[in-house]
Amino acid sequence: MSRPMCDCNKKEARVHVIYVGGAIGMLRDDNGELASEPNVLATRFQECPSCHDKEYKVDSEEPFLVLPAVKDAPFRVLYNLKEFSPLIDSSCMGIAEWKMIVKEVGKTYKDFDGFVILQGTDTLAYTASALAFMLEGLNKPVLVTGAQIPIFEARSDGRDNFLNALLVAGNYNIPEVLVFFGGKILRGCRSTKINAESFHALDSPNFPPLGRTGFKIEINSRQIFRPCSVNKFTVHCELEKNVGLLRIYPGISVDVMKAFLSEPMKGVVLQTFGAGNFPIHQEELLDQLREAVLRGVLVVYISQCSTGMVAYNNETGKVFQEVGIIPGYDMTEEAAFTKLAYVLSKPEWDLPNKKKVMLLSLRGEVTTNKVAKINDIDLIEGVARTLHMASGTEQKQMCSTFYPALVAAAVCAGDVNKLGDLKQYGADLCDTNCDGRSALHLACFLGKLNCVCYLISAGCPVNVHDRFNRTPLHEAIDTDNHKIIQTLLQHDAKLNDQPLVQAEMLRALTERGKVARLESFRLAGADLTLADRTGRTALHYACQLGNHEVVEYLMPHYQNPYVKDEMG
Ligand code: ASN
Repeated sequence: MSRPMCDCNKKEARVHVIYVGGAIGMLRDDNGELASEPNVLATRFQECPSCHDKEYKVDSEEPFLVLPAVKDAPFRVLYNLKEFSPLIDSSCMGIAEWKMIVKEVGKTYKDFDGFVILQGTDTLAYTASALAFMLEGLNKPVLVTGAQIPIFEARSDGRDNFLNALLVAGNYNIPEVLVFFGGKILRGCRSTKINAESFHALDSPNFPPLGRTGFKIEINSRQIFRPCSVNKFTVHCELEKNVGLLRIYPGISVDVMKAFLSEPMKGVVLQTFGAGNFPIHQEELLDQLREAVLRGVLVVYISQCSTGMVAYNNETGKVFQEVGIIPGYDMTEEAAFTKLAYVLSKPEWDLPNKKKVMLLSLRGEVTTNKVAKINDIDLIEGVARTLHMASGTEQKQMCSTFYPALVAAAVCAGDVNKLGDLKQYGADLCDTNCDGRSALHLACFLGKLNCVCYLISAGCPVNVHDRFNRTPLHEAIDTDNHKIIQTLLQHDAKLNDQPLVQAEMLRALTERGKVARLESFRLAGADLTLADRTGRTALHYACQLGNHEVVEYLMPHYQNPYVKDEMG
């Protein structure tokens, strides 16, 4: 986990500390009250032996403070301090302050190995989440921390939080916005404030800590988020301000909903009950949501519970899917809110794309599709990522082995988002397996209309033949899926069988009394009056067998039911 630092011989790391405000830096005033005092923190650090090693000689013009040597931390951490003016209580923070932090990180990015942001605990998780999105292509650690009791008070949690944040920022190459609090290293966009009094005030209830500090600093390397594309670091300084969090409560009125969802609202995070429940039988409430979605408001829903997730897998989910409300799965309210503000501020994405991006994990803030049953669908994404990042000839081989299986698994789950992800990672959705069967064959066979539509729109050929000469249309006929048959026909699917073969099939179906299947054939373009080699039609056979149901079904399709066979 050690990382290239500014001066490798001396094993030093430079960390830029941005002090925004909050309890951590407060001092007692003349009346003994705690208050934020500007321009004294750096001097106080200088005088504090656990914050500054006076003996260590720094080879720099700049006045760095130096963290005392720490066993097991290979890099000596040199740090400087930039203070906000005025210092801000975290309850007064918002988009403007996040922008200031982001700009400061952007301005100094290349000069430092890591960053520590000191701010109040109340909205610390919001800041960490916002920074996670706004710092794009981040490849250095940014730690956000604070304290319940100020750092220079006798019983303070601030010292431990600050010193450990510095150590992590200087010694571990974790390219994420992190929160350090109460001995835990948390992913910033998974963190939330859980306790107003405890020294363990922040946690990430839906995601394990990325590390812990105790006797040693332990990093859980496997949990570190590594994006699948390596983009250059940039700062995104805009966030949409007309975004809000609406907590649903028993008896919420239509007027309250209406007021909240009305202009100028652009995005709303609905905090629903439990596993994503909403009073769906109150149509007037739903109408407000429908209207807002139609107006172009992006509505995402999450749970009010800190642990667990929502998805389209229950009654509310099905209704929300139909209305166009996006599941936020297991995102915290802080992550959902700041992600929405970030996504809505991106001019390069249109609304359908913004909705799609809300479903993706941009910084590891969300676990998507945890509810899918097939072979753990997250595994699909994991394998796809790995394939995408592999290189050389083996990659080609692995891709041709794995991708068809991954695509098939996504189709089985009816998960078009996963199909989109796989396409992004390089899977060829039109690929066929050793039997010449494509994902579209499978989607038609399984009746996954959403996947059929997606695959067609992604350019998959509709008339592809497998080695048994069967097309996706045959699969839809065999499962009597009329919606899929119609969809395929709208995209130029053709029944490819020779007339004599079709006539044989019609005969076989007639003999077995399969009226529904005959109708599927007809819808797919078969001519029910086709005659076989002996000149006999399905109606001949139906009459011969005395099958009234089939005769009744066939009659309206024969203009001349008195057609003669070869025997007259
Ligand atoms: N009110 C403080 C804040 O700025 C609370 C704290 O830092 N513990 O959030």
